[in-house]
Amino acid sequence: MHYGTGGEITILDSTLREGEQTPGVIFSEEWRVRIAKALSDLGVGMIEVGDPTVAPDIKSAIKKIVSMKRGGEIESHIIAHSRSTRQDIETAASLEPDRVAIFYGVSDVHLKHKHRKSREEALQIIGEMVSLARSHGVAVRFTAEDASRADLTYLIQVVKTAHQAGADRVSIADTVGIFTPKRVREVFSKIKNAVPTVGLDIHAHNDFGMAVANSLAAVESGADVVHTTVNGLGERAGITPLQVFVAAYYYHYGVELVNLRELPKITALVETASGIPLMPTFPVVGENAFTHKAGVHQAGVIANPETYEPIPPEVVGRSRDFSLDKYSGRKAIMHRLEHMGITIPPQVLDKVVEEVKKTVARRLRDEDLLDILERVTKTAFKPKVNRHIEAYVWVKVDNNVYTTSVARRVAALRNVVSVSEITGEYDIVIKVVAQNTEELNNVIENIREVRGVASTLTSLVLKEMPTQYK
Ligand code: HCA
Ligand code: CU
Repeated sequence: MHYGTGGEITILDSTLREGEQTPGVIFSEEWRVRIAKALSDLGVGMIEVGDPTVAPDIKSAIKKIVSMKRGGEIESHIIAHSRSTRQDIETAASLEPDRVAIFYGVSDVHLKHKHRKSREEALQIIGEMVSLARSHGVAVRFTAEDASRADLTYLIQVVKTAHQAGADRVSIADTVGIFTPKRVREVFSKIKNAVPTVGLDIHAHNDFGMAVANSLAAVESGADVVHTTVNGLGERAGITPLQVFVAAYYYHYGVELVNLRELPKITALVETASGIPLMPTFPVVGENAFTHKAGVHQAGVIANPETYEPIPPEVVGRSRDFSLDKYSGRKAIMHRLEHMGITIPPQVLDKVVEEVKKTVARRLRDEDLLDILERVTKTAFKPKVNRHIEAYVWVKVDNNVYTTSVARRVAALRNVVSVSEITGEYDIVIKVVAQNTEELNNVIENIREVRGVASTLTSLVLKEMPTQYK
């Protein structure tokens, strides 16, 4: 199946450009190439790979990515970003990407305070710079920066000017995230009406949490390219998160824009590369996105998952989970025990439920539930399946690297429970939990890939004793 460009719309992922504008995030050349390859494998139609004038390693990574595109290793269209100046455009075009995207602020506030140009002068510059880029033989996108705060009549003039000068696409950027879906519909349909042959991109910032909604509204009013970043990275509150947009699009339109089952993988990859972990409540790919807690919800989901799930978790490569604590009811507790191969009579279940209601634990693991059952029945149970695997991973850090920076990166990884810097032969010890050996191997692999990790040693936990120390 070919994703990303086949359907009605195309995903443009800007993790390597906008995403690297996240405070605290710098991608090495090696990571840039890996992320580009992962995005291409995922089925993303266009990749914005950076602005080559920002730093030499960005430039050389773009060269590498362009050559991988030539060699067929990467399939996505490759876009270099550039300011609207002669020199920058020439640098970007000289790398021969599939497209150069040049941006210029078009709201009065940008014109006055950033560019110090009149509206007319700006039109002149935009026309000239688009023509210049076109003269290098690359496809050109013009980005109307701060378009959402620009005067709409003027914005239409801007789009016309850029299009006439040779830009087949124009990005309507909601640079400070103030669009609402209603306004997006108005802006996009008016532009599309006035300039029907131009391709429109929506670049939506998430300052008020509306980036996904605004991007959907744009698509419903004529946009056919949606800008995203993995995990929603970007300036300030970031832009439309790739994973959330494509899942919402699948729900509403039944179209798979990228390979949805691979979303958790790219999420973890970019968490590692960026050092920024997702909050548990992050939609679709956050830890809790398919975990049910309240007894009523758990009973509903056990009867039929549709009661409390918009889509089956497997569609996006996830699995369903139930969080057990005093909120849980009979159904969920019985379900969890049955999952471990244990069936008990109703009176015993009553007692277990009673005990669970008394616990103060934030989350009961299978072991804790077993422990309660053994206390209630005064019998030892042998669970059949599905005990979590716990392990300690000992890490040696490269000599020239700060242990703390490595520890911080490791702490951001999925499945990592604790990270301690230690003395002795190893520098860091990490506690991890996993559902199965495959997941454990992935975690260990992720740890090994963290920059600065020289070597690792893994010990599986066989049994953990309860202690007095709390
Ligand atoms: C920037 C501005 C930009 C451009 C968007 C685009 C914005 O940081 O260079 O090129 O589509 O939000 O306006 O990200
Ligand atoms: Cu932006």
